[in-house]
Amino acid sequence: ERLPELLRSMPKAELHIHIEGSLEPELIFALAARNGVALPYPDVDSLRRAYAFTNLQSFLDIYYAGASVLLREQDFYDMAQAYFRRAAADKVVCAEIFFDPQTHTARGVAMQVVIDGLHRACVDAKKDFGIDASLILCFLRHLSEEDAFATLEAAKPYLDRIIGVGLDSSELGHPPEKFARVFAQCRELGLHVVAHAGEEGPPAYIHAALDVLHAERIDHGVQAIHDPALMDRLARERIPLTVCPLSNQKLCVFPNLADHNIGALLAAGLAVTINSDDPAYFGGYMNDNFLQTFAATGLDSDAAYQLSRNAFEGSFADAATKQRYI
Ligand code: ES4
Ligand code: ZN
Repeated sequence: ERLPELLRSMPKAELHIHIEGSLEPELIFALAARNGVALPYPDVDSLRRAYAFTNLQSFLDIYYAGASVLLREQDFYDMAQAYFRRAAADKVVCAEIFFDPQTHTARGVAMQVVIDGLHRACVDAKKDFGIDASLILCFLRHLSEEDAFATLEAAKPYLDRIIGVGLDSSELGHPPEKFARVFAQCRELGLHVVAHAGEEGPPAYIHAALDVLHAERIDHGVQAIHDPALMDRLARERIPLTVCPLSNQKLCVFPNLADHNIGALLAAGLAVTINSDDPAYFGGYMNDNFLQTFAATGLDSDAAYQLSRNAFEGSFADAATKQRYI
């Protein structure tokens, strides 16, 4: 009884949330109606029934289809505001939000429309919900280096509203090396750098994210468990891993939540955090991730404090903001 209450009430930093993955089916249908976009599903229930995933790609196909309803600045604002309202209920006080501009620019939506809507929601999140929110632009790794460079060019007028860049989408077959030059330029521009690595991909992709992209955090990273030397390095350098337990379960990275290796990662001294990834698709926001993971794996209150502290320490918030919660 006391552990669930601690998990629910503890202040949290969320470091791994794709804002397009917070689009609930109800909002997808409302935006489709508002914008005159046709969906390949007749109603909310049939869309929700399609959320039965077998791996990352089976999810991404539906996730990109859901994002097709986003056209106007207000759509991006409404999506992010709905996330912030939900996050605030779970005691999230700091959120670093991934967004996938290429999903939108490929449909003719201007970079300015995407960033204006998301940034306005971030500003209002502080006022309305007391959340310190910032934006991380993710490059889609299944697309080309050239496409990533064009995306960076399109974002250059707005870099004062972005704290960093990330790398997401289909991992296998798209190693970090593909984006070495894009990320080098991002670092020269003063942006923070993170990357998805070791979600489905091998430990070599985590090594490359660190050595080639100079990632400051690893998103997921759970496959590090298969490489003892990498485990030692991640522990020694206190590289944050933004782990997403319900995501890993729904995408069959682990057969059951009880099989998740988060306890082993923590026991090895890694800077593990818990995050929601794509909460509208994976069956839960932050508190669902904490409560279900603790119930399934038997983590204790020491782990709860450690996970919360790891997230604030690993965040890109300014020192004063972080210090309030550590
Ligand atoms: C994602 Cl779970 C996951 N992995 C990789 N890329 C993504 N984009 C949105 N969710
Ligand atoms: Zn992710």
